[in-house]
Amino acid sequence: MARLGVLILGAGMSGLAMAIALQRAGRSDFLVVEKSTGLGGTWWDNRYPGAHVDVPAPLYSFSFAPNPRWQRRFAAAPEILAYQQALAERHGLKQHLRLDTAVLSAAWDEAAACWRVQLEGGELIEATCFVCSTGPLSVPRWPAIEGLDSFAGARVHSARWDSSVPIAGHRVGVIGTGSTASQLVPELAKAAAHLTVFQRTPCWVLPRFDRRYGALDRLLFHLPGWNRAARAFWAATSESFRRGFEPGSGAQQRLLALARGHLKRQLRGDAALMDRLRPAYPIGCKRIVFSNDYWRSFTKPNVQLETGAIERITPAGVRLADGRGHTLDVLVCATGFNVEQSLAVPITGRHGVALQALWREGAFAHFGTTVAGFPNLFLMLGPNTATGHTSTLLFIEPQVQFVMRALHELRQHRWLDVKAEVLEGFNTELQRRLAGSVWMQCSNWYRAASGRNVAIWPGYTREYRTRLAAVDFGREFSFG
Ligand code: NA7
Repeated sequence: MARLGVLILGAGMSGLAMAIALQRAGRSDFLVVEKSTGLGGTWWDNRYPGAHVDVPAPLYSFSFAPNPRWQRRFAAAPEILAYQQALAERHGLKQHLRLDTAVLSAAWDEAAACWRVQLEGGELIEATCFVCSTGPLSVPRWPAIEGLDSFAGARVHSARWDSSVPIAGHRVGVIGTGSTASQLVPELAKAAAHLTVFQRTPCWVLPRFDRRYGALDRLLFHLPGWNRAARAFWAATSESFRRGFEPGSGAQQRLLALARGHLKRQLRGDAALMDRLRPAYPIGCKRIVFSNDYWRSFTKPNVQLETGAIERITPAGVRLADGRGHTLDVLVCATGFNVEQSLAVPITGRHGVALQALWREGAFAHFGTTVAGFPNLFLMLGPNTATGHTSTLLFIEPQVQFVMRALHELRQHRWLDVKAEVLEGFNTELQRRLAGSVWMQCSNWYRAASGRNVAIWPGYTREYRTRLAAVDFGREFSFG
């Protein structure tokens, strides 16, 4: 294969956005490689019952591709997958998409000024630029509990749901109480004979102001002005939540009061249950759950909350440290993702430096996008570009625009590389702002084993957008 201009790894939201931008710029020298058998990324992987996005759908649509077909404000996974498929169709991406193909490794070739990317099956691809859009939440994390493999019943991870696993009429256990479990538990509770939820740490839950979109909504969504206004409204509303993450602020107190009131109403004042479900960490430290039926599930006669520490998994089920046991037919692990190893492909930059080795204390990148010593490598939704309050698409779009600006620079150069001192200065500032923030006040997936926060953008979305747009290539990057 002739040398490509851009190789994109991953066909989720960010990979698709990158491909569409290239297509719209009139380029055809790009390829999207995806290991799954379908496009969609997160929405291909997460097919568990009840899976949906936790930001309003108008904000989970690209600014250049409003979707008049949303069925609900908080769209379900299949709807989002359909949106992604329609995007790929509309922009003629199929010919640029290689599904069911894993990338095994990527290495920078200094002499040729290109990335050499090894695909499963032996093919080697050369590309001037390499865009990694694997997403931070793509590698399922199984719980490190002894005996997990010994379980004799059906065992499934939420991010690799197997619809043939029998739920109806069975004894089901769920490990985990994060965003995923909050969506899964109410659905499983409808069908299981008995559902045990194993909670290590409770989560803060706020009401989800969801509603079905009717014919009138869909009619209005066909008007471009209405779409733009709806997106702007939800962007501003979501952004206002950010104030609630300031430790000790009035806004945080108001969020807390809202969550406490919600807990009381959902549990109909059951004080004992409220005590077991009320988190002890500051609201916002872990990702806030938005749900109207998660807490309420625990009032159902077939649902049991188990807060005892798990000692081990046995062939029959779960044994607790206090000697009690739970016999199960099905064990569901809603235990999240391995964020530290989300970029599972070994990437080697200049002088044989491995990105994974550079990141052993935790990942870092300039605006989550470029890393010194890795020329022409661009990360989508890389380190410190997540928030707990708004849509990830608001970060993807500026990143795509940034890569397009970089490609424009590369018309006159063979490579560009962020300067090491620029990256270091950026990262020092970031970590200084994160120290003492709400996201450092509990254990969460935002932090690496070293304790460094590798996931959160500490500011407002507009700050990220304007600063990334203002990056001065001439001053902040080296060229060759
Ligand atoms: P999360 O938010 O990482 O939640 C994982 C849950 O699994 C959480 O409650 C963990 O408890 C629990 N967990 C993990 N390992 C264990 C073990 N060994 N024993 C008991 N409990 C365990 O993942 P989600 O999939 O829910 O959500 C990820 C993101 O997807 C979310 O933030 C949204 O952005 C969408 P812990 O809190 O660590 O005590």
